[in-house]
Amino acid sequence: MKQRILFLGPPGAGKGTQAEILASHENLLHLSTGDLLRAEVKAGTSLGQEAAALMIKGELVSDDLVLAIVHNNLSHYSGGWLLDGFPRNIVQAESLDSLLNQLKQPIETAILLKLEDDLLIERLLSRGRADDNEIVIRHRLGIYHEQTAPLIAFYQAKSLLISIDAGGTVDSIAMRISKALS
Ligand code: B4P
Repeated sequence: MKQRILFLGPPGAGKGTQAEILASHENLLHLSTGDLLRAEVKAGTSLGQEAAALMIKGELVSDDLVLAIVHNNLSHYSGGWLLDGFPRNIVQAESLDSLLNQLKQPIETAILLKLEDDLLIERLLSRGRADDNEIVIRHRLGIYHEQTAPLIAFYQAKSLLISIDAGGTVDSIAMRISKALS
């Protein structure tokens, strides 16, 4: 089983949901940049205050800030991991590659969760998090298509990409992922 995995996909595709299931089955460290940022916001740190203003509008938080968080979590850890919601643009992907090269822990697989925009919007509206209203969701989707989707070709060129249909029940998608990894 692969030990260093990342999850790619639009907001609402179920990265967090599926990453949690896979990480607990395979005993991998689950690093969600969204969750880590929300924890900073909740704790009221200065980093959290900076992040909150951007997240509520559906903007990406600055690369430096997110990279520092990932660096802190991975640089002293030698077990398997699963990155969820990171990288989100080419700058983050290239910085991640150079960090992982230094650590001699390259990515083994990038799992792309694919779902149509209409279904993504429906799922996120029913979740109802602070940044889940329709205007902000459409903005996040726009940023995804513009900045994150180019990572599909980036990981395809490295022969690391696996595409998974993210429609259907949580269990059926988990099964597809597990089959693709076996
Ligand atoms: P994230 O926390 O990464 O959240 P997300 O993309 O909205 O959701 P995800 O795809 O994980 O969906 P989930 O499983 O929760 O990002 C939030 C914000 O943080 C960003 O907008 C940005 O501001 C900031 N941020 C995070 N990382 C960053 C980075 N690297 N750089 C800069 N900024 C960053 O599922 C969504 C909903 O669907 C849930 O309610 C779930 O229960 C439901 N669901 C899941 N699977 C389902 C299924 N099969 N059927 C029906 N519903 C399903």
